[in-house]
Amino acid sequence: MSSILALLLGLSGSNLCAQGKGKGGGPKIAKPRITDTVKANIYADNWFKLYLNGNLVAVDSISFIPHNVISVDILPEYPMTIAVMAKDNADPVTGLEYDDSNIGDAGFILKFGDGTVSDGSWKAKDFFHGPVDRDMKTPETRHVAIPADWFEVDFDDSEWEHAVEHSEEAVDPKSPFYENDFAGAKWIWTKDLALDNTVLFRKVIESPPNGDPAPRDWPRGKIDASNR
Ligand SMILES: [Ca+2]
Ligand SMILES: [Ca+2]
Repeated sequence: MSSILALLLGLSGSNLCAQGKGKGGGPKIAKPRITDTVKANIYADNWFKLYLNGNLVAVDSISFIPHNVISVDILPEYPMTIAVMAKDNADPVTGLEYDDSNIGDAGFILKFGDGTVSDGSWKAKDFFHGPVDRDMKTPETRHVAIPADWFEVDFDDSEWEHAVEHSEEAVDPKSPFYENDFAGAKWIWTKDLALDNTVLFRKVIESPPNGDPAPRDWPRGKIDASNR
């Protein structure tokens, strides 16, 4: 970029701590641009929702199949607490799928444009197991109550075990996975891809793993997503 172009962009853009008034009457303030975002690629067998620093930022748009990749722009903020609820498709009572005829298996993988990847350093905990002992004739399941604040920054996951990395062969991802950038990311779950059906993951990213400078301290409005 030429210095003149950069100067023009800088003058016309909003990322300067400029003097004078903004449109709303207050002082002009530094604001993030779309170039400050990074791409988030996420694939879950079968479904997920993702929180960053306590804010819901992405929900898998397809509950079951076909298996899909969710690819969205996120504005990183460090330290960044990632919290994911991932679910295999499983009847809550039987733990089975396809009209109680099959034990489905699971898997989760994530990569952000800042170099963040899913791997065995993440924390993981199962909250829905079954069918116990793979018993499909008289299936029973175990549910553990999910803490209301499981996605919050200050939630204590110190007692959780680490996620278990699984091979690509074990998860057997479908075509959209290969059309997206997951290089360096690991497939994670608990140790049991088949019988653990609702798994929560947590991970704190202290700074951009790819070495990029940490972003500026943008104003970060917290939208209240409740019905009010
Ligand atoms: Ca399952
Ligand atoms: Ca599945």
